[in-house]
Amino acid sequence: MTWQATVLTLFPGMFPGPLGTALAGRAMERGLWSLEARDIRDASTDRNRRVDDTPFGGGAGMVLRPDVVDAACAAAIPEGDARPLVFLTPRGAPLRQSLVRDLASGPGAVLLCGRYEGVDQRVVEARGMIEVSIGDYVLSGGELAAMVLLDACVRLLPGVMGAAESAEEESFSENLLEYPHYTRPAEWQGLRVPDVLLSGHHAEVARWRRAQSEAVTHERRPDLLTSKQRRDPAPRAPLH
Ligand code: 6GU
Repeated sequence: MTWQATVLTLFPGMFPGPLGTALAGRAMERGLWSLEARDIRDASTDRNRRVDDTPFGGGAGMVLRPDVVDAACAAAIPEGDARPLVFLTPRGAPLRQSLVRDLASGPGAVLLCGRYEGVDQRVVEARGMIEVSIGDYVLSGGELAAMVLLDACVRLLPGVMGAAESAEEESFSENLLEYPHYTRPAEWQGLRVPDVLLSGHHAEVARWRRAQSEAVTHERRPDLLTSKQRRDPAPRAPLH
């Protein structure tokens, strides 16, 4: 019933952070999801609470030890827990809305946040972790990436978004970017809202928005289009 998120991190104080406010925060208060941030360091058996060591083969930085990460997972995941284990790392597969939908429709997720140079790959494989990146840039740790992933999941949970903010025709529901939006005033600093939007012709508005979506996707994200869509560009108005 409650979608359960567990985050394994060396910086549990970063949570809930922004997830405690706005849409996600209200959904948490309403019991639609829960968040537990656990300190990986608590799983260390070292008397100095060490969690990392130098990389075999040499190189800069430190690597999280597999025994410590495995013990952190064991302590966080009850017997029979079916939640997928996601490791946030810049070498992961790019996060897509399809994975977000899959995670949101399940019981929750356990998220491992990397720090230092990385995590010993043996525990990543032994625990069957799904390695995920949120984009082609490097963050100082997986915590912000975990928050991004959780925000994307939580907004899809039943009851979180009102009808007004319904996810039906948003970006990526059809592999297209969104059309541009306008509100009052109809003229602002000499700039007019496109006439079709003031016309009251619902079918024409829908066609215009579709053409805008296709145009902006061709322009900015041709990788989202099928090869057929790329070959047959729809007739389109100028980009807004
Ligand atoms: Cl998941 N982690 C880090 N450290 N950097 C990233 C990332 C993840 N995704 C993009 N950059």
